[in-house]
Amino acid sequence: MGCGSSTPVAAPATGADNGHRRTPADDPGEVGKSNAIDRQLERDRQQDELKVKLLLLGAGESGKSTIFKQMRIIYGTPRSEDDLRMYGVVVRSNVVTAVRKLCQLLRSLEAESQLAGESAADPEDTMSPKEAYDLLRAHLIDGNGPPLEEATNGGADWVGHSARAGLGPNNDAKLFLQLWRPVKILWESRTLKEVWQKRAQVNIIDGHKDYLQDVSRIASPSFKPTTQDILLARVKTTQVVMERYRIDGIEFEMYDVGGQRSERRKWLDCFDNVDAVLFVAALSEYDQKLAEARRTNRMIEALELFRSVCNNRAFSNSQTSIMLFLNKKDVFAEKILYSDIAAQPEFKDYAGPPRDFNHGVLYFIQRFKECLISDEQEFKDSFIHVTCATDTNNMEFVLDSTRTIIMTDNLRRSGFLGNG
Ligand SMILES: Nc1nc2c(ncn2[C@@H]2O[C@H](COP(=O)(O)OP(=O)(O)OP(=O)(O)O)[C@@H](O)[C@H]2O)c(=O)[nH]1
Ligand SMILES: [Mg+2]
Repeated sequence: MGCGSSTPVAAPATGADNGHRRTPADDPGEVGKSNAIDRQLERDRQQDELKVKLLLLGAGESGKSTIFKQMRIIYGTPRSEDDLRMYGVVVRSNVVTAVRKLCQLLRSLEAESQLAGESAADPEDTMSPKEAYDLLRAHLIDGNGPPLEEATNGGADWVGHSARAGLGPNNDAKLFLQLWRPVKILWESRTLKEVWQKRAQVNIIDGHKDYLQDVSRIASPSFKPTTQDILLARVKTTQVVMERYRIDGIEFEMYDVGGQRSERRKWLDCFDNVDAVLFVAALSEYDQKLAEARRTNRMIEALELFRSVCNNRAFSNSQTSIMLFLNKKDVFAEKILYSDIAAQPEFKDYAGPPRDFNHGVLYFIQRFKECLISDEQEFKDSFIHVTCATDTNNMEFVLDSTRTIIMTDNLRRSGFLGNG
């Protein structure tokens, strides 16, 4: 979807009479029409002024689309069955992507012999964890696995195929139905729990742990993704998307963009007349590298991006409120227990105690604040939220207070409120 202004543009007055251009004043009928057009333009302008344009920005995988999905859950309409089928395919293919990366990591950590010493956690399972791993590795990495039985859930699979999900995800979703049992066996092994702790090395989506713990439900013929499944589903954004919401009589337009480097050239098209930028950065990514540039620390990328957004002329004219969402606080809380902030070369100046959520968050807030160069831009603490985008209760509170702040800020800028 494009992202320009949707205000209709009036056609120029046309028509010539005896060589001189007729103006509306020559003809009372035309004067009436012209007044009507003026009134319409004025109504459009007022509508535009009442409309609040929100723009989600941030690096890839920070959680922008998840916040976009929450807007729909909180303020919008339920998803169609077609949407749910598409997400069903995405969920199954997300599991396959995670398992593919876990098998690669297990191999590179040389943990295969450790795995070979284990028996299946569930005595009913007929395969050992090592046999399950060998089968998965052969199909998902080496491409030399033995033929697999067709698995269509007896032709009664609710999700089935979804053209909207794309070829790759549909193929992976099919593989999921064929391989979910070995996935479950491998996932339940002790070795994989240790491999999981090192997942930052291969950029696995942390929330996909929930899928891995629940593969038999996801494989069942009656599987229909829940709201939580949809929030956890990962689809990289590759085009600008806009949705409109009317909340308490005010129209909000929210724009979601792709955050990976190759997507950022599309951002400029949406920079006009933005009331608020919701800049999203994942707190938990301090020990991870970018998917698109393996040497760059993700948090450093987010800080640099934040700096350039705050200093972009389109937003620095004080017409735009910039809100900072430090996201994935749930993953951050878990990760700092075993991954020390100060152990990252980029953050070795962190002087707080290790494994301390509050000190860690305050440290990163300070780093983001240092990205603002002018005093005018000084950030009010109310403009910063520490969030968990997959938690609807948390996001309802955050989005509601964000809305209030944006509206108050709008009124202040237009002079209806004092500057206090
Ligand atoms: N556990 C947890 N997972 C999250 C949170 N926010 C987002 N995620 C997950 O992180 C993944 C990436 O989130 P997206 O919303 O797709 O990220 P994005 O910023 O839109 O990424 P691009 O489209 O590439 O720019 C998804 O699988 C989300 O479910 C969070 O607060 N906690
Ligand atoms: Mg996205």
